[in-house]
Amino acid sequence: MAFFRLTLLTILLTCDICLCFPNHGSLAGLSARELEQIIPTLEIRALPSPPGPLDNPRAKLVTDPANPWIAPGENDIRGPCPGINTLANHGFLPRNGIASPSQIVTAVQEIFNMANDLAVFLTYGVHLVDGNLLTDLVSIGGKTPATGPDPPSPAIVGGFNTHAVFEGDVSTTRGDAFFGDNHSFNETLFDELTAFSDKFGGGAYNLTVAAEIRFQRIQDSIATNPNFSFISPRYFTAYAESIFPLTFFVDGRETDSLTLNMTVARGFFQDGRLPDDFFRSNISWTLNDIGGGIGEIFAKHPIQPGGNNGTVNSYTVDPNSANLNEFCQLYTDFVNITIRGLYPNATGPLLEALNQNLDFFFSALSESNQGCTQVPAFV
Ligand code: HEM
Ligand SMILES: *[C@@H]1O[C@H](CO)[C@@H](O)[C@H](O)[C@H]1NC(C)=O
Ligand SMILES: *[C@@H]1O[C@H](CO)[C@@H](O)[C@H](O)[C@H]1NC(C)=O
Ligand SMILES: *[C@@H]1O[C@H](CO)[C@@H](O)[C@H](O)[C@H]1NC(C)=O
Ligand SMILES: *[C@@H]1O[C@H](CO)[C@@H](O)[C@H](O)[C@H]1NC(C)=O
Ligand SMILES: *[C@@H]1O[C@H](CO)[C@@H](O)[C@H](O)[C@H]1NC(C)=O
Ligand SMILES: *[C@@H]1O[C@H](CO)[C@@H](O)[C@H](O)[C@H]1NC(C)=O
Ligand SMILES: *[C@@H]1O[C@H](CO)[C@@H](O)[C@H](O)[C@H]1NC(C)=O
Ligand SMILES: *[C@@H]1O[C@H](CO)[C@@H](O)[C@H](O)[C@H]1NC(C)=O
Ligand SMILES: CC(=O)N[C@H]1CO[C@H](CO)[C@@H](O)[C@@H]1O
Repeated sequence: MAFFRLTLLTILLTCDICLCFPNHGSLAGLSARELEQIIPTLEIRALPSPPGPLDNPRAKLVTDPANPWIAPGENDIRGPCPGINTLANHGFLPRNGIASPSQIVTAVQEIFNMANDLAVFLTYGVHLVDGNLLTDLVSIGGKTPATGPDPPSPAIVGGFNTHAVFEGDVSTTRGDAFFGDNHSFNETLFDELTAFSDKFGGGAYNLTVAAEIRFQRIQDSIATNPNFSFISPRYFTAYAESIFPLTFFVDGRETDSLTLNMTVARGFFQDGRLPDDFFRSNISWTLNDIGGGIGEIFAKHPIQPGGNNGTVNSYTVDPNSANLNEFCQLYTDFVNITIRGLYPNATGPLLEALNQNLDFFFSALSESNQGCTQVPAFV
């Protein structure tokens, strides 16, 4: 009888957690005891290698009747990335906002012509931080609460909205996390972008506007956000995301113009929507291409990585953060500090999945000949 009661109790406890821990929840930071309870309830998958590059990397019509724009439903997750939200709203990614890294790489290549090295680097970088490495799933936005009588801590798990590694301050159209909402479209910020496009771009977004609004958003945060943080890797992605509208949102019949119509820009940023009859870019944009664009906008207003120190107007350069000339340090610190910090004690299948994902992540740097040395696998 005692044995029976104990077994029943174990089943009940396991089920409380199995019903409540989502397959796309990140396992980062969980204790050994929590992992022991959660891992057996997950749908663990053998990890596929990242997809390769497109066969024909040219412009083509990518909108089609089978993939209409549909506003996300109540339970569909959306996040801070207008490009990824757009893919989900058109069903090029699962409309519920939960995807595998392979699905993300395939979709950004096919619909936006992001080159394979950049797609793999971004996708696996974000997946390592925000995704579930055993189920191979990641939420493109909101955190899903893990509830129940004995929820694991942290009780809120995973997703692109996770602040401080990729999601970060000084987004163009999203507010800083300090002000509360770090991922929704913000009309005030879009109005500021429009004013800059009028002033510096003749009513459109171009490289000159990109440089000016990037600098303005940094000045805004220095002056108003005591917690402003602008260090690697966010330092790099903030600059990169100022280039993305020019490389990916401009219709492929006008790729060379590097000029984005602001009505089209609003469709992407606000509604996550492709224009009707959209042609993808006529160029596969690589890590090095984006690096070149970053160099151009940085040169107009050089700001070294750093942050405020808890009060406004206290921006201090952080010599420990990788700067734009230290791309390999971005990689090494990300692996040795950020990821190691999230998974200090991984063992067994989780350790194996972690190392596999780190290999996929590094493959992007080999592919683009960045000259970085791979950090040894975790043991
Ligand atoms: C390859 C996989 C991708 C991942 C994992 C990813 C992830 C993210 C994340 C986490 C952010 C939020 C950063 C922040 O502002 O706090 C972001 C922002 C952004 N992403 Fe993506 N992204 C990807 C691909 C794309 C593509 C293909 C496009 C364009 C078609 C795009 C365009 C942008 C833009 C423009 C922003 C900045 C939004 C703003 O500052 O208002 N991304 N992305
Ligand atoms: C990892 O192990 C160390 C040493 O045993 C321990 O102090 C720490 O709390 C563990 N961290 C996690 C997240 O389990
Ligand atoms: C600001 O930073 C402090 C210190 O890192 C932290 O305790 C606090 O939660 C942050 N506040 C917000 C709103 O992010
Ligand atoms: C939008 O951003 C502005 C400027 O930072 C801020 O004052 C406002 O509160 C934000 N609006 C929302 C709805 O978050
Ligand atoms: C952006 O547009 C403005 C206005 O047409 C123009 O003066 C400027 O040279 C353009 N910038 C680039 C990089 O083409
Ligand atoms: C794309 O680029 C190729 C090679 O430069 C060119 O032949 C083709 O016309 C371009 N396509 C479009 C739609 O501009
Ligand atoms: C921008 O795009 C909108 C919508 O397609 C169009 O009505 C408008 O004429 C375009 N503006 C310019 C300057 O091309
Ligand atoms: C933060 O920086 C300001 C301005 O540089 C300085 O006056 C203040 O002492 C610093 N505070 C801390 C806690 O370091
Ligand atoms: C990263 O960590 C590994 C293992 O702890 C170590 O062997 C390696 O030297 C570190 N690399 C750098 C560049 O710090
Ligand atoms: C860290 C942080 O501020 N995250 C916030 C991101 O935005 C969502 C939605 O407003 C908040 O719920 C999170 O707390």
